[in-house]
Amino acid sequence: MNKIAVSSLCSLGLALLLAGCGQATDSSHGSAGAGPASAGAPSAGGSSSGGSSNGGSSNGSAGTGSPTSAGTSASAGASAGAPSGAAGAGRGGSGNGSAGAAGATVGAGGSAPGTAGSSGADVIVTIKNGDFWQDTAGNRIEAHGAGLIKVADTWYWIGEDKSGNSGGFKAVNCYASKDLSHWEFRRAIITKQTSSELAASDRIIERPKVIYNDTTKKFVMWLHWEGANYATAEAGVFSSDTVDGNYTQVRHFRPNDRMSRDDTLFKDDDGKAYFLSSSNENQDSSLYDLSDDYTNMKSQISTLWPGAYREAPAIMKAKGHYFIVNSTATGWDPNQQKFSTATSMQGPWSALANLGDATGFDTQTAFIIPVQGTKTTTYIYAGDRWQDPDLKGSKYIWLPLKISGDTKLVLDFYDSWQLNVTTGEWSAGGSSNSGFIPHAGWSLVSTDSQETAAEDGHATNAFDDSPSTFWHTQYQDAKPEPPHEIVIDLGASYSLTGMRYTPRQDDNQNGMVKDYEFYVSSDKANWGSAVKTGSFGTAKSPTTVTFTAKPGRFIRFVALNEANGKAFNAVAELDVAGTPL
Ligand SMILES: [Ca+2]
Repeated sequence: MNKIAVSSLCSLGLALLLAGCGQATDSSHGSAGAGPASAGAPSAGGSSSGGSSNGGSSNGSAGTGSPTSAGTSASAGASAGAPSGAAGAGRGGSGNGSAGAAGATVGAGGSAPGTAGSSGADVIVTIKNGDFWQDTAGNRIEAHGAGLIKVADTWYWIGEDKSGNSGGFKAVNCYASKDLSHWEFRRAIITKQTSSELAASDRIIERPKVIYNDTTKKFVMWLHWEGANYATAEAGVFSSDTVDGNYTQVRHFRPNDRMSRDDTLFKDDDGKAYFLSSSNENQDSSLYDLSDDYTNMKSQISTLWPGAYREAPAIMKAKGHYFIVNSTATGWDPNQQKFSTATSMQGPWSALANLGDATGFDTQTAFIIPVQGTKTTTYIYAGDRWQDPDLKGSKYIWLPLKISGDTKLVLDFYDSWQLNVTTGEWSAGGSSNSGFIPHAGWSLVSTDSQETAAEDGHATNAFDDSPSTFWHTQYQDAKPEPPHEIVIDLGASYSLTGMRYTPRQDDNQNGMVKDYEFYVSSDKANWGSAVKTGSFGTAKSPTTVTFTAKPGRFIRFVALNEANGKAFNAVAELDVAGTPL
């Protein structure tokens, strides 16, 4: 983001709190004073490497602490209790094993049940989007245009202080957390006192990102260094011996003599580091590799998407693929976020493809946080909802970034969702899924048809928690005629009482289901009569229907025809309601 603030963009008055439990970590917050930054090698920003500092060690140290630290627990509970409890109840314990059990802890509402640490239960936090997030002292978190880095078992969130309600430089702040939920303010790590140049009245500092250099043992920060009217357009470089220490200014300059505005840093698994920034009056994106000590540019690797006006970049790596997420340049107003992928930082990078809705759910990309757990890695899209309605009212919106196949990113909005910090798993929750059985244990038994060539119409898209993806029956090759059906194993038996159909959410009506039948079975052989039959319209909103309770573990959804008489069908999401047996 740059240019001058223009209009207020946010229409939603969503209440958002960073709720959660994770009480195991509270105790260590309470006693942790100055930075434990020297311990262990930090995980690379944006990369999923460095997993050695994850999981077990984090649990172990957290578990030894007494969960009675009044200060942090109290403040966290005060801000997070109610919504956290609601979310916990919404999830229920159904089918998620340890996650379900810990859900009860979430449901208790951040009031320090005190068992999470000593029992070794998973740490599960609820991320609630839409309102201000507070630190453990009860103050509003001021860390916009964020960069995050994990050091040993602690995440550090570094970002711009916008409490002055101005785009001008006030400070770069640093917060620390062991669960990505309870954030302790450490200090302003760059201030107007850091250098005389920073004290200039027209100084603007944006998008600070930090990586760790394993050789020099220094934390190196790159940021967007500006002056009046954004005409300076430089990169600034700082370094520090500790992640939350006082950074010293190394240089500010134009890499390769090019303008440099919105930026990001990325440290790869092999220790090589990269800087990406908007250049040429934001028209181009310039990618550089860094010197061995990370404090200077080594060379410019490429100029990406010339003339496309991309800014707000973030980089991640997953399954051997690199991804860049960015926005276009519309000042503080939100716009369509896009992504590109490559198998090497050298490229070639794919054409930009849309991510999320047309306004990035009223956000602009700031960073992607890899949360590597014992089972998987969740990548969190960390966005800024700027000017909501003014600059000091800007919010943080964190959403799980889904990877479809190896090369496609999918972003959906959730008012609230759960992150299992221990396992790295996430799940949708909160109001949108309240009362419905989690998809986590579901698997596909069969379908009569799925399109996998012309587009990703896999049947499993009907229960992947993403309204953006859908099961679409085949329309190339065999093109089977309706009826079409999908049979799903819920993974456990329930007394089922309701079903929800979510049609495809894009602007295409092809495949909308008209008449349907819905069956429940305990053995996927004997289905009996349909528990529900009916007809859907062409509205994009989900439809929920109820029926007389029937026990079963398998469900069968049959689309008898299509709203416009076509031969194929599409379903974005199927949900069922019921109680475990
Ligand atoms: Ca879906």
